[in-house]
Amino acid sequence: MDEQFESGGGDGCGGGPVPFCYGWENANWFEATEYCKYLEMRLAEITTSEKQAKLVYFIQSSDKYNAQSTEIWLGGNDLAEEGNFYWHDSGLKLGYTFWKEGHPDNSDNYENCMETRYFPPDWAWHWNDQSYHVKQYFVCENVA
Ligand SMILES: [Ca+2]
Ligand SMILES: [Ca+2]
Repeated sequence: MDEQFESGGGDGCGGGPVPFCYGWENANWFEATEYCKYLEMRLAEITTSEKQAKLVYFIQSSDKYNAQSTEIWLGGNDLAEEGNFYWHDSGLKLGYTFWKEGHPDNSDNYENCMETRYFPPDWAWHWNDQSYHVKQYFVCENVA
């Protein structure tokens, strides 16, 4: 991965064409969404495999990366219609996806928000539907 995606700058933003920012608060999904909006950004929407790779690189370059287990909120949910996931800010239905096999599973009829999860050996930043109230880190992105 080239250097332009390394995080840099005092504001914690990454450079390059898909500038991610640290939205580094330990937040539930709604808090994460609001915090990104406060930054005039949005919770990350991952629409291509390239962007997924850039996001992963950004997270791994940060001090919030934990090699045992890392979970990061993404900007999608199926709150409006169970089983149909949309990116919250853009309103777009998911095109590219990176769901873990068996997910989304709407576990306990209660999982409606998206995260990317690193939990070796099975989870290599695959997407998971998760309960909104879980407190974890997240990544904001600039709105193109
Ligand atoms: Ca669901
Ligand atoms: Ca799940």
